[in-house]
Amino acid sequence: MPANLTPMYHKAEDAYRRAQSAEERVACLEEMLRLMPKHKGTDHLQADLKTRLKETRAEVQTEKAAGKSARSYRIPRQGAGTVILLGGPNAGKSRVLAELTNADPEVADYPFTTREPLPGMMPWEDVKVQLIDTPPVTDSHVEPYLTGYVRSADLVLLCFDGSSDDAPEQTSDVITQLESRKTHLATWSGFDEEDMSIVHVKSLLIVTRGDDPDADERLTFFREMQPNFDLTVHRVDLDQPDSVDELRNAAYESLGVIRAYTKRPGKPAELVDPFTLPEGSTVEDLALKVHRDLAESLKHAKIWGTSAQDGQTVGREHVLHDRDVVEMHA
Ligand SMILES: Nc1nc2c(ncn2[C@@H]2O[C@H](COP(=O)(O)OP(=O)(O)O)[C@@H](O)[C@H]2O)c(=O)[nH]1
Ligand SMILES: [Mg+2]
Repeated sequence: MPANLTPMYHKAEDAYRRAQSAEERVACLEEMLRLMPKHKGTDHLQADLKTRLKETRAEVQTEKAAGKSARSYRIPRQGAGTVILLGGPNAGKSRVLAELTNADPEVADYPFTTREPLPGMMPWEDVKVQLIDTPPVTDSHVEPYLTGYVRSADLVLLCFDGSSDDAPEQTSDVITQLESRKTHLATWSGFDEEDMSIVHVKSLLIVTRGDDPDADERLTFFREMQPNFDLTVHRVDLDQPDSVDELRNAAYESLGVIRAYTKRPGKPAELVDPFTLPEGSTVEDLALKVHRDLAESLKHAKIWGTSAQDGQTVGREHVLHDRDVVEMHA
């Protein structure tokens, strides 16, 4: 019997995947249990969630007892999305961060220069996206905190050095190491439908030094090592500003978010600092982002933009488009 989970449930599940502390995870799991349709088809899933909830509550207690040290290097989410740079040694991760953001990582020809995660903000039109540089993943070592980062990310940029004969094997090792930690770099994000302990995270393969004449051949090797590989491939040459811009656009577009500007009744719209929401979000979703109280008291909204006639009145279920201006009435 199919589980027939509702969009509301999937939203809660997505929040659970992105949760950054055990406490947040407890709240999300409770919400998921509440929203789950209760019938034969969800028996198994319900039991699974209840076990998880019990374990996570225990985790909250342990974290409290241990003080804040439970998760070192915690970086709060910021901006329109969180993108993790991942790859083997010298794959070009830090260079990508340096080109796309204001951060100033050490970029060097010797491996293992980056040991701690380093965040930076990537500007894209009027929004910013969080990028996080990470230490290399190898067949013998994965920093313990890294899996958690990847599992809760909105996007992974898996870096592959197009100029290195080691790149196919090293990149394949990254994929395999994460898979052994139940984390699959994939074309979409979410929990595996069969096994909730497996998380898929949307990823792109970025071939740095993609101008190398043998990059194609190396990619072919790599595909032979990973026959199930199906990620979109972007070749870049980070010495070329156009190529950097293309990468910036690809990263932003892969987040699948829209922007919405809010305006107060009788006041002109200020087209700065938009809210960002997943594609398909509604007026109600926007209200929730502005303030929980507003979401509760919301009666209707007026829209200026492409999702309605200018000034049209819509209900809370109205689906927004990128760059809509929204005037909410409580
Ligand atoms: N010319 C060129 N050099 C690159 C490119 N990508 C990476 N590099 C160089 O490759 C070396 C290793 O890059 P780095 O970002 O430090 O690798 P990491 O270990 O993955 O962080 C550095 O010297 C980078 O400047 C690229 O697209 N073009
Ligand atoms: Mg580095």
